[in-house]
Amino acid sequence: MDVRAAVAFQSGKPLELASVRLDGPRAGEVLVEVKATGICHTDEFTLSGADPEGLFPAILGHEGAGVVVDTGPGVTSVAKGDHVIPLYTPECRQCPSCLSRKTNLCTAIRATQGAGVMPDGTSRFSLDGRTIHHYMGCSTFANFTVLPEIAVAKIRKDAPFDKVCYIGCGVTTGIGAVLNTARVEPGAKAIVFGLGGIGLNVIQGLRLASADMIIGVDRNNDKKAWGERFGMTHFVNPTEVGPDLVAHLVNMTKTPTDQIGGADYTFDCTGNVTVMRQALEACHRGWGQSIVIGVAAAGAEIATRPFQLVTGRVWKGTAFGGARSRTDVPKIVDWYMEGKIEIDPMITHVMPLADINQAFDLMRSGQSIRSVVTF
Ligand code: NAD
Ligand code: 022
Ligand code: ZN
Repeated sequence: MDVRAAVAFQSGKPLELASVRLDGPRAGEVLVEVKATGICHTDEFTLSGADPEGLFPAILGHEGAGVVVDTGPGVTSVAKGDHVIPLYTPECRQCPSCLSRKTNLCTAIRATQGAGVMPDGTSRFSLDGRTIHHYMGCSTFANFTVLPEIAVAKIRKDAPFDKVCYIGCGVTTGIGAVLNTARVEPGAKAIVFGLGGIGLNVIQGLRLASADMIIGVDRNNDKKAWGERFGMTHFVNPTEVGPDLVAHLVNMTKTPTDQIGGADYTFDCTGNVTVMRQALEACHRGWGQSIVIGVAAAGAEIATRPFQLVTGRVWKGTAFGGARSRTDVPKIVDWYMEGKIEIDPMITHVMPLADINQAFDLMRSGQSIRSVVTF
């Protein structure tokens, strides 16, 4: 069939709308009509050419929602008409990683996904006989896409596509980092560095976990009102507190009975390695945990003195919020539908596919929290 797609032909160039050929689903695969997709930083990271593993031409996009319109042989977990969210972290429930119960990083289709092809080693997308690569196993910047069965989460049918697509990346990453990776307990003190599309979801996750003190750190003062909207209790602009941000934050967390100070949990949502160090060092001696969510530039390295770890601070990272995707994503959709979490106010821009390059401009300039394309 022919599908409508925004194609990344070359790094550093805008996406181009094109009619692309999409072959039908093979064994273990499903054809999904994409109804909405968010635009996220990793799409820009790849499009810009900064991603050393980026492949071109490709159909980017990894934050979608849609409807199953066809299934290949052997597909049992979803059927035509089911509403689904594509998953860049699949869940096969059979590989050593899934069976370990210690990680959400399923390895069943990892190699082919990274190589921009389906598990059988071929692409379903082509244009004039030339192969177009899949992206993060999702390729949601097209009105139809083909996905492995293990890379879709079946969700309830009354959930609006133009909102729950955000659960395909940003919402689950932020909330999951709090609930799955950090396992924050009621009464905890937390610091969130970077109040963008991920950091705001960390903040609402902390509110859900009944954290007591939620300090937001961002260079942009406009983010103060955004953080407060989702449960932030204190705001710090690092450019306005003198030379020692860590000392300032540790001071804020001190109490009459605890003069050591430091947060129980900190989260990096910037991808900046200097911020990652500050986040670790702002943790409480003996037990503070710092969770790295931000994806740093290729080749970047983090540093701290080993003393920080010897004295009990813990440095952790998380992918897709530690969520077991097929199991956890439908639950997060339910939380949204029940009003337990918010999504609507974070979607600051909605546009048709033809305007997708504007969504990238809004993201680069920091004007949007999330842009969503509806098909
Ligand atoms: P964003 O651009 O919307 O937000 C980043 C925020 O950080 C902005 O508000 C900016 O003002 C602030 N900031 C930048 N530098 C700062 C500094 N030095 N000090 C304080 N604040 C600073 O980005 P986002 O969509 O929220 O994504 C954040 C990061 O999370 C990205 O690196 C993204 O790739 C990553 N991410 C990781 C995963 C994962 O699974 N680990 C999933 C999704 C996104
Ligand atoms: C999503 N991300 C950033 C913004 N939106 C993002 C990027 C990378 C990862 C997770 C989220 C990530 C963390 C660890 C890995 N990835 C490696 C997983 C593994 O090796 O098992 C990652 C993922 C997918 C891809 C590349 C890296 C890909 O499909 N190309 C989950
Ligand atoms: Zn993303």
